[in-house]
Amino acid sequence: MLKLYYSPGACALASHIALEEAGADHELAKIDLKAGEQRTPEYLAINPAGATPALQTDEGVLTENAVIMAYVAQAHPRAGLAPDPSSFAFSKMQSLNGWLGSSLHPALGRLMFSRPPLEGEAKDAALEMALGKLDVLENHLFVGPWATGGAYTVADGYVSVFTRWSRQAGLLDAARYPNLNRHLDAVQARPAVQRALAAEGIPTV
Ligand SMILES: N[C@@H](CCC(=O)N[C@@H](CS)C(=O)NCC(=O)O)C(=O)O
Repeated sequence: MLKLYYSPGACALASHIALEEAGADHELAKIDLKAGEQRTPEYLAINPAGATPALQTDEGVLTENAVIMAYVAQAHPRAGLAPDPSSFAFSKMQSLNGWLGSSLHPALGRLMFSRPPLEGEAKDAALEMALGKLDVLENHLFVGPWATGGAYTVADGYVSVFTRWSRQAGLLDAARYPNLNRHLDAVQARPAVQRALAAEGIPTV
């Protein structure tokens, strides 16, 4: 059985949504990031990088949302959560997932989760950086109606994690980000996403 190590509302929600969308048999293990549980010896034995998500499989542990989501999609092809792995379209989806993880996530994370919180010029610069990344997603990378085009893929759950954070932080202005707002509403309306939110004990935003 698959076991997902996650923290409520954190980026592992993307992998969690993929598991729910796939109908994959899985269990959840909650890691309290604020309490530092990601740095206990027990958890570091699972993911030495000390971060969530981690997915325990029969063959070993996988980390990184983009990898876990692709694994789940490939292991459950009938769920149709990704293009054929041998296709260019699959790599195109992974281009977006890679950018989300390496560019948007750090930009939003710096603005929202820096400890101590950013202030003054540093906060202004982080805000400008984060909004600029959201602009790139809204105007260039997001295809529509789903993130990569006509079909829902695991990338949609991943985008929604960051637009969810952004909406909660008051960053997802309706006029500036119409595609991303419409998309977040559509993703959150999906039964699988509702199940993932309920399992993590977090609200639709
Ligand atoms: N690129 C990684 C990022 C993982 C990551 O940074 N996870 C955060 C939660 S969103 C975490 O566990 N941080 C641990 C910490 O803050 O110490 C992925 O997408 O899986």
